[in-house]
Amino acid sequence: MKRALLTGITGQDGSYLTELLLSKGYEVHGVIRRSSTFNTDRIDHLYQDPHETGARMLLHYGDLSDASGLRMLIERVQPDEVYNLGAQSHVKVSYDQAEYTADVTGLGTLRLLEAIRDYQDRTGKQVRFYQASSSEMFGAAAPPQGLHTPFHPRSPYAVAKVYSYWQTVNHREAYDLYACNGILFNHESPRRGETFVTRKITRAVGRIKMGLQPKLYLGNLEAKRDWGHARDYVEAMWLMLQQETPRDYCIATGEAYSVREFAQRAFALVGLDAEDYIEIDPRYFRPAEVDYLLGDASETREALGWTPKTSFEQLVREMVEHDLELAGQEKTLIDAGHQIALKGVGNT
Ligand code: NDP
Ligand code: GDR
Repeated sequence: MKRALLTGITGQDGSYLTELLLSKGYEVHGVIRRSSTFNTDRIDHLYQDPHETGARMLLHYGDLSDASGLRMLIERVQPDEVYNLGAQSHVKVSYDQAEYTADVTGLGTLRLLEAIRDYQDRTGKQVRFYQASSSEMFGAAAPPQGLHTPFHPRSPYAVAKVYSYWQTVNHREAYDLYACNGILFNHESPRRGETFVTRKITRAVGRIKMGLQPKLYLGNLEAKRDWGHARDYVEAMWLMLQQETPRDYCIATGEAYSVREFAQRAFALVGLDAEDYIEIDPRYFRPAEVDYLLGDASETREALGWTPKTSFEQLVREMVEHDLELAGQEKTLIDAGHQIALKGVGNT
C-alpha cells in the first residue's frame, strides 16, 4: 500500500486529493494545524477512527513554520509521496501578512524539501514531491502563459510561490530528488474558501435569492482568470508523481472569463441580474493586480494524458446549486429563531 503525506489536507485541494488517493488504495497522512475550533470540515466525511484497524486517513499536528515537526513527520510516516498543498493561499491577505506568507508559503517548502532530502539520503528510500505552484507566479506577464513564460509576480504570495518553485527545481537538479512543480491556474468548487471571488459570488447568489443578503460587494470585476474544477486538477497532481522522470507542468483549461462574466452567469442561473446586486467596494482592490491569466497547458496536458472534465458552465452551476441549498438551510434555521452569523469577509 502506498503512503502519501499531505500538507494542506484541510483545504479545498487537500480534501479532493485525499478522496482520490483513498480511492486508489493509498494510506493518506494529513498535516493539520492546531486550532481552538475544528478546522476539518472539508475532510470530516472521510474521517475514520484511528483506533479501528484498516483506517487509511490519519491526521497529525504540524505546521510549515515548524521544521523539526516536519522532520519528525517524515520519519514517522515514511511516505512514498509528499504533496505540499499547505500555504497562506490568499493573495490579498498576503499584502497584510507579507512576512508570514513568505515564511509559510515560501520557506515552508524549503523546510519540507530539506526534511525529505535528509530522510532520502539516510534511508535510500525515494520520496516523490509535489509542489503546489501557481499561475499567480506569471502575474503581469501577457497571456497566454505557459511553462516558457517568464515569471512576474505581483503580490507577496506570488513572490513566495516563485521562491518555492525554484527551491523545488533546485532540489531536483542538485540532489536528484523526484520533485515536480504543478503550475496550476485557478481551480474552484463548492469547497472553495468563501473569501475567494467565485465562492464569494455563489454564496451571495444563494443568500440573495433566499432574501438573506441585500447586496454583494466586490472589487475589480474586469480581472480575467482561467477557472477549472479542483476535482479535475487533483488528478493532474497525482499523475505528475506517477511518471518515469520528474519535471514541471502547467495545468489550465485554456479559457478565461472575467469576474463580471462569472457573476453574470451565476446570478442568471437563479433568474437574477448581477448588475442589480453588485456594488464596488475599493477595499477589495489589490495594491497590484493580476489582470489576465489564461493558461497554455497543451504541452504538459499531452505529457500527462490529462484533460479537464468540467466545463466553465458546469462549474458555475455546481457551485450555485450547492450554495442555493446551503442558503436554504440557513433560512430554515433563521426562520426557526436560530442566530446564524452570515459571516462577513472583512477586506478580502
Ligand atoms: P486553501 O486555502 O483552501 O488551503 C490551504 C491549506 O493550507 C489549508 O489546509 C490550511 O490549513 C493550510 N495551511 C495554512 N497555513 C499553514 C501552515 N502554516 N502550516 C501548514 N498548513 C497550513 O488552498 P487550496 O486548497 O485552494 O490550494 C492548495 C494549494 O495550491 C495552496 O498552496 C495554494 O496556494 C495552491 N494553489 C491553489 C490554486 C487554486 O486555484 N485553488 C491554484 C494554484 C495554486 P487550515 O485549514 O488550518 O487553514
Ligand atoms: P486569486 O483568487 O487572487 O486569483 O488567487 P481570488 O478569487 O481571490 O481573486 C480572483 C480575482 O477576483 C478579483 N476580485 C476579488 N477577489 C476577492 N478575493 N474578493 C473580492 O471581493 C473580489 N473582487 C474582485 C481579484 O482582484 C482577482 O483579480 C487564487 C488563490 O487560490 C491562489 O492561492 C492561487 O494561487 C491562484 O488563485 C491561482
